[in-house]
Amino acid sequence: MGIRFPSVRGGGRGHRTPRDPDHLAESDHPADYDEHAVRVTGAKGEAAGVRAVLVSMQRALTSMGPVRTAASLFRLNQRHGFDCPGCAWPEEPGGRKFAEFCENGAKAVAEEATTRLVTPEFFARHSVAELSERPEYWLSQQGRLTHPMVLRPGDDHYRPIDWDDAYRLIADELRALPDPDQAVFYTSGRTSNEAAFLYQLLVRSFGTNNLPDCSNMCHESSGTALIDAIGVGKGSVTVEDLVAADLIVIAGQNPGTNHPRMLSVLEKAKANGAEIIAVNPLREAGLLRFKDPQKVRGVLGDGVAIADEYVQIRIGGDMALFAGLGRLLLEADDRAPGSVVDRRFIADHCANFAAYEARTRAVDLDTVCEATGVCRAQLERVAAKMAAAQRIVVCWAMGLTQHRHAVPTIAEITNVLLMRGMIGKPGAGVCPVRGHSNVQGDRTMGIWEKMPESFLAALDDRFGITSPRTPGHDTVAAIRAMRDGQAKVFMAMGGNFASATPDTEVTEAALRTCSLTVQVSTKLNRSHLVHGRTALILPSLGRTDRDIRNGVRQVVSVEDSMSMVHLSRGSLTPPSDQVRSEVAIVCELARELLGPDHPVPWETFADDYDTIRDAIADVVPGCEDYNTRVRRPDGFQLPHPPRDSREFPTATGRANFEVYPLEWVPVPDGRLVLQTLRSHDQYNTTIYGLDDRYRGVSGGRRVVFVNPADIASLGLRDGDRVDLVSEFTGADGRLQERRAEDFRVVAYSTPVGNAAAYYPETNPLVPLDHVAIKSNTPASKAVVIRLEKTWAG
Ligand SMILES: Nc1nc2c(c(=O)[nH]1)N[C@H]1C(S)=C(S)[C@@H](COP(=O)(O)OP(=O)(O)OC[C@H]3O[C@@H](n4cnc5c(=O)[nH]c(N)nc54)[C@H](O)[C@@H]3O)O[C@H]1N2
Ligand SMILES: Nc1nc2c(c(=O)[nH]1)N[C@H]1C(S)=C(S)[C@@H](COP(=O)(O)OP(=O)(O)OC[C@H]3O[C@@H](n4cnc5c(=O)[nH]c(N)nc54)[C@H](O)[C@@H]3O)O[C@H]1N2
Ligand SMILES: [Mo]
Repeated sequence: MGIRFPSVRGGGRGHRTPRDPDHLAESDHPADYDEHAVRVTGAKGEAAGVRAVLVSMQRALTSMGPVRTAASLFRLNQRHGFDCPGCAWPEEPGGRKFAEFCENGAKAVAEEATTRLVTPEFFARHSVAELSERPEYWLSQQGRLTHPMVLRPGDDHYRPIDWDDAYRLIADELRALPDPDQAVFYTSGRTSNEAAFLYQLLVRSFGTNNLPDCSNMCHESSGTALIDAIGVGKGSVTVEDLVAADLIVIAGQNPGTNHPRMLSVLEKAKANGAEIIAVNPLREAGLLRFKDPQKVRGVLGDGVAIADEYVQIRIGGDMALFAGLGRLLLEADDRAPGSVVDRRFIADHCANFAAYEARTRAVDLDTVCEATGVCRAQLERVAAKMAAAQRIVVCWAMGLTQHRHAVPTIAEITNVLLMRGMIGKPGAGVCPVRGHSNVQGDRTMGIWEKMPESFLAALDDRFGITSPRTPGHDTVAAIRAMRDGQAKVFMAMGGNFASATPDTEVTEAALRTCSLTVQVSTKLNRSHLVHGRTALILPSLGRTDRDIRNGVRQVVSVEDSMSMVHLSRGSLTPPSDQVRSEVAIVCELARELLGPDHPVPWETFADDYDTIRDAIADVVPGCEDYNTRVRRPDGFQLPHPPRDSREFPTATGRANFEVYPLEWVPVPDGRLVLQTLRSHDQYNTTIYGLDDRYRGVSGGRRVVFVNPADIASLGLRDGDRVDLVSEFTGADGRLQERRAEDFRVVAYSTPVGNAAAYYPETNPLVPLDHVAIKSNTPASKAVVIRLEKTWAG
């Protein structure tokens, strides 16, 4: 269908289509493009295959050259190599193999290990004003940051600065604050356990719990629901459990793109006889069929079918789905008492079952069909599979967590599993599939605005400090605090706060009110250009880089989605000798800010990461003997009482059935409910390229996927161009509108009333107050929009 659009109106905030070739500078760069040369070829029916290997090798060779490609890809997820920065899916135990390589893992490595550099000369050539007109894709593709840079008040260029001067500048700004709570310290999820532990120690020594992180926008809803229900906010299964399960439900997750290594585990589970149920508004290639590029069958044959049952649910219908399934399971048990409901488990371990049973028997199945768009016959088929299975795992990701009713939805899933006694036995349990490769470890190490008293007390005890006890700001609260002038210094340990957060215009204005913004980063991004009065960029090592301190090669450790902790050793030459490790940056800043008499041995920590691990062993539960255990070939697993011994450290001391009023997402007349999601060619806000291969879109990202029936009823045609306008009622009762300009309408298989478009282009549409109840996670999977036609296709 190769469509080329005429030139377009400016889209604001750097989305402008570059028309003048000179304007692109940094010539012959792959990020030179016309955003609207989108081609639409139709969705694919399978994921991976040989093409995946070819794409990743091509990408790796272009970014890194042959030597670094070999040095990095062969060490990816190997026992003596580095942990893949791609995602938090675990390595398979019993010796990691080269087969642990996947297309998107290879792309993530190529992004970090690229030989392109963003040097002081680059910043001399490009003013901040000019850079802020660039799309995120262009910024992503410029290469690794090589030097600490400062943007002084009134200046229009970042200039080089010495590390010591940078630390002094930060310390001066922080000390000048009337209250430590006026500083915000964000963390993204790639930070190692060692750096995360020290960062939270620095922040708490300084005197605040303002430690928002990317998890606030990601699996916070999972953590919140699971802590209430089972007492531990993490998944209760291992890879072995998945392989041993006889039924796996995958809801609100697109593993073919975001956790490709999960597909080979699913293939094994299927070979063992497991059935798979996919619950997703889109027919995602990775859930349909998998061609393992490492096997002859995958290379030559058709691969294996993944989902035995595809529930193409309406956006936001999952709570109703699981409540309806709950009712059908209770009724199946009535027909054959004792065959479905695990009364023994419930009596021994659970609380509140009676309330759950009463509510669930009263669930109206017609309402469930309306909320989910799923017909009664399919509902009964799925319930029959769930009633018959002996070992059930439910996996989920952002399709469930980023909704207003995300916490009740995850509680509803847990209820069904508890009713069937599916927690704390082999082959069964809850599996929130984490995103960033160490987002779970960062939390374990204390990156959380509301760490429990037991952790703070242990920290104080170990170091002789007094941690503050007032809970800090999460991500949304931090934006509000900056917006309202309550926070003045913003520091980020990785990530891209300006682009990843909701309500882009509001967030950017909030960041601009700061007196100082500090970004510890590997690559250039939008957050360097949305700055406070003074701004710093501090370049840090990434996972793949060699880290030598005091003449000794240092290693770090990470925790995956299944609570396995293991080492990660980078081996590549860093982009410049000015780039420092995150550990070193934290320790050196701490020395400057807290002074030489501070009781924490910052200098020792910076020079020998084993000493950090010894401190972690003393403070973090389950990390005893950390240095020894983390050096075992597959590392070690952190304790998880529900998984290990069916003990539930909740307020009741039991697993709780949590009952919430039923909620779903109705579609207002003439409107659509938009989900914001990832393409196959991006890592969150880092854009690798313009192809979403499995969905059949290439050459551009400003597309909106719409059901053909909606396209017709809205008086549009496939190929038309539209503005997306979101509509919300504000706290003052007035209708608010937000606009993202110029998207191409793509006819696509999604339920009537639902639409999808990529993040972060759509973040301006998500109001700051549109958040999940209890977890405060931006509800970026359900934004009510209308389409305004701007150009007929
Ligand atoms: N290559 C690559 N890997 C990544 C990332 C990346 O950007 N690129 N990001 C990492 C991070 S931080 C994370 S959190 C994970 C994200 O992993 P995912 O959660 O898989 O990411 P999304 O693209 O947000 O996909 C959400 C999925 O949920 C579906 N969905 C949307 N709304 C609903 C709903 O209401 N109900 C149901 N049942 N499904 C719904 C969408 O159709 C889509 O398939 O991936 C991690 N891995
Ligand atoms: N609308 C919408 N918004 C979303 C989502 C969505 O689905 N829809 N998803 C949300 C989710 S799940 C998440 S996790 C967040 C992601 O939010 P973030 O984690 O803040 O964003 P990333 O794009 O992953 O951050 C990329 C930047 O991290 C830096 N970086 C990469 N590796 C390293 C490293 O090793 N060290 C350091 N110091 N820096 C590094 C690079 O400079 C890069 O530019 O976005 C959230 N926002
Ligand atoms: Mo995430």
